[in-house]
Amino acid sequence: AQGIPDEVMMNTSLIKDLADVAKDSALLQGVLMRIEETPNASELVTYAPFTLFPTPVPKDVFLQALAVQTYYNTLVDQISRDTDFLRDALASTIAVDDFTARLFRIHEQILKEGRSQSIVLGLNRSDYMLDQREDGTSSLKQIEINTFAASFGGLSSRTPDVHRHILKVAGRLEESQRILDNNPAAGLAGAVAKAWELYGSERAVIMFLVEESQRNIFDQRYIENELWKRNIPTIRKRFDDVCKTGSLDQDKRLFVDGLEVAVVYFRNGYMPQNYVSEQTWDARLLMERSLAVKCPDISTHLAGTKKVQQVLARPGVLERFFPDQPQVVEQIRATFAGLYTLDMGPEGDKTVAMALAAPDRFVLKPQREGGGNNIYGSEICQVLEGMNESTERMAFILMDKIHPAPAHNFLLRRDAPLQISNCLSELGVFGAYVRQGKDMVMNECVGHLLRTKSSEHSDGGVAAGVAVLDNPLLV
Ligand code: GSH
Repeated sequence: AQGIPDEVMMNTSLIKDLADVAKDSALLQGVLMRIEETPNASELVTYAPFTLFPTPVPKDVFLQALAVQTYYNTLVDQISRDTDFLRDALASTIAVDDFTARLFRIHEQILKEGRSQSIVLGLNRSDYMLDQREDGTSSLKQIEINTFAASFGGLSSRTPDVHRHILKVAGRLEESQRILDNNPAAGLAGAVAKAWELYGSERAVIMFLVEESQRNIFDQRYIENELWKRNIPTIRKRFDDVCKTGSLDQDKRLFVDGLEVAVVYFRNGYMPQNYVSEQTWDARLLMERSLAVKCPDISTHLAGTKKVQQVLARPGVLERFFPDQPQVVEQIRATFAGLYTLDMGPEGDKTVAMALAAPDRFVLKPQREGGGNNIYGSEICQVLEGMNESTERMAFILMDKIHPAPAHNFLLRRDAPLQISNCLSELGVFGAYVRQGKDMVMNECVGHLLRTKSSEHSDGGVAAGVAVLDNPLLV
């Protein structure tokens, strides 16, 4: 009800004018992306895809998501320090999933050598959908938490002004004043800056470890710029640069291209395809072994796996991390959807039977990031039956499918026709923390990200070309 009324959505000539205004506004505000044809040049760029209108989000659920974020930060950090927990939680997964196994081997090697750096920098984004209850209210359910390359904190710092402007031009001044400020770029950079300070060398740089193809460079540039504003130098390097010029000195200080690196901020390295050769893995290991602060370090990377997400939902597990804080446990647990093991044994067998009986109620998730990897509907049956009781199934977890209320909107994307779509949204909350030894020196919730996609797509984010940037309109 309290969103943008249908008479506005149905006014074709108004929508057409607004879409033109919107695209120019996005360009003026710097909501940008490089184009597919030239992902490594800024000669021709386009607007990052976004919605014409903000999407209504209930205020209580929004505030609930913000309120639980610092606890999620603590949880991720605690998991990353709990060697026994990670080993037990991931034992079945690493027996069959090569990528996770490879990461786990690095983790074990670092533990054996001893961690060379006691400063930990965590930048994550906890993603939720609002599950529709029978009574019309909605409940906040976590989809996943991204501890690696959690993106769009930069661009989402610029989208509020775009939606405000569109709404004003549409004659919706009241709604325009309800668009929230948002500045994850500053908050994320604040934590990176803190880690840099603690590292304690003026000359040392922040290294953004970036992908081969850099369409999303502007999102990263916002964070770089926040760091430069603080006179903290940043560089952008690929795995290949680290392979060719990376080295450790006798104190394990990391040097790349002759520069000492205080912080490695990984924006690449979360997919198997990112590791094109053994040298790439060697480069990852070199960085992990170094004195540089890693964002994330290898154990925090593993803490973000789907398997860990599933194990956390087992009875008593959250209590392990918050032994004296039942109210924190309750707040976190309230955001969990049903999560089910596919390990071998009677419990896993029960999960398979349950999924086969009603595949539309579930999502089958492998240990992968970057979007587009999840399995839905009848394909769940094909995959589970295809694995035919083999241990391969341990590479996956099963999760309840969340059913958010659809809303109408227009998805603005380069060269896409302007048409009304039935849309579903996902709310992300950014967390940032810095720990030195035993002391949490910073633990903050630093902003949000609303992404919206057509309900035809079951899976996939902005980077994958499915979702678009949006803003919540609190109702
Ligand atoms: N490498 C790109 C970047 O660093 O900007 C994309 C990274 C990426 O896809 N990150 C995932 C994400 O946050 C988490 S692993 N995706 C959000 C989305 O694409 O909507």
